[in-house]
Amino acid sequence: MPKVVALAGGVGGAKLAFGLARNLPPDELTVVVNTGDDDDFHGLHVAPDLDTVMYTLAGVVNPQTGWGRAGDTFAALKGLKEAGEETWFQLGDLDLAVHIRRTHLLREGHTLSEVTRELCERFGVRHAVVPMSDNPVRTIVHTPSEKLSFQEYFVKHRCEPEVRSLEFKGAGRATPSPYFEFAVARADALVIAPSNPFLSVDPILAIPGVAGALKGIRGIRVAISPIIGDRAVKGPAARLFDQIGGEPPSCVAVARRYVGLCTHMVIDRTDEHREEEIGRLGITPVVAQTLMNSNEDRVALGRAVLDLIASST
Ligand code: FO1
Repeated sequence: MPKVVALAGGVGGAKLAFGLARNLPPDELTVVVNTGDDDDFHGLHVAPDLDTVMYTLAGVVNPQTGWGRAGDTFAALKGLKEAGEETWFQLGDLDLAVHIRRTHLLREGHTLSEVTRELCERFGVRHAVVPMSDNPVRTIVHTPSEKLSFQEYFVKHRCEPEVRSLEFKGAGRATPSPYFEFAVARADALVIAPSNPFLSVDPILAIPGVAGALKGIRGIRVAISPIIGDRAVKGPAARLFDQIGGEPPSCVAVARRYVGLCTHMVIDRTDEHREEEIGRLGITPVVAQTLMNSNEDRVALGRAVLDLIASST
């Protein structure tokens, strides 16, 4: 079995992680997760992408939203509102338990990697889900009129503000987490999940030394395009291509961002006619169904990615 490192962020990343995990034993998959979306809410360290991957792999994620806990209630949030806290970021009662535990362990001096490992064990997640770094990295969204935290942009303002640039505060001083480094050193292949290239993948690549280390992975380095047709499956990725990507959204535009890093790109059947353009970038296109509406879709895409990896090792 190939040892796979998968970079993931957001709901699309968690879905592919699920599909890969169903096809690989625990010690052959390390999911490296973006922490640029992390933020402090009510004095608690909330790590949305780490929790979304953990909850998805544990089978407890809210299936409607793709984040937070299935069947969660919001009594504490109601009480927080009454007590004067801002509550535009919807934290459920079960979800809050994870943020309280994470904050408690961090305050006791444990690293984010150690805390994530313990939380995953408690949720029965046996595949490695690791933060990209144990150092703080925060995505700051620069708009024409103000700087927003990631969640202010994404949730409070629903991705409506025009984005002039993104800043990954702290990335320059951050180092990859220990399990991230360990996994890259022994990896046979790299998978970049169909996550937002700007908001989920770029923060990981912004950590010094990471892009170079990933290029050193001997085998296949494959990205799954998060853009199908000229639209994002979910979230602001398409808008960000228009605003800061330098060209309209398409799987070719995604491929252009990964030139030099990826050897292959999986594109949806809808985009089959763009294979040649991607090939001309020096990236081998692979056509598959990349839209994941069910667990079967996720497992099938995970299988297709691993078949590609197996066909080249
Ligand atoms: N996304 C929303 O659109 N609205 C929310 O109120 C919200 C709350 C939330 C709470 C915990 C969590 O782990 C994720 C949450 N998200 C919410 C999603 C989150 O903003 C995004 O999943 C990531 O930050 C980017 O993919």
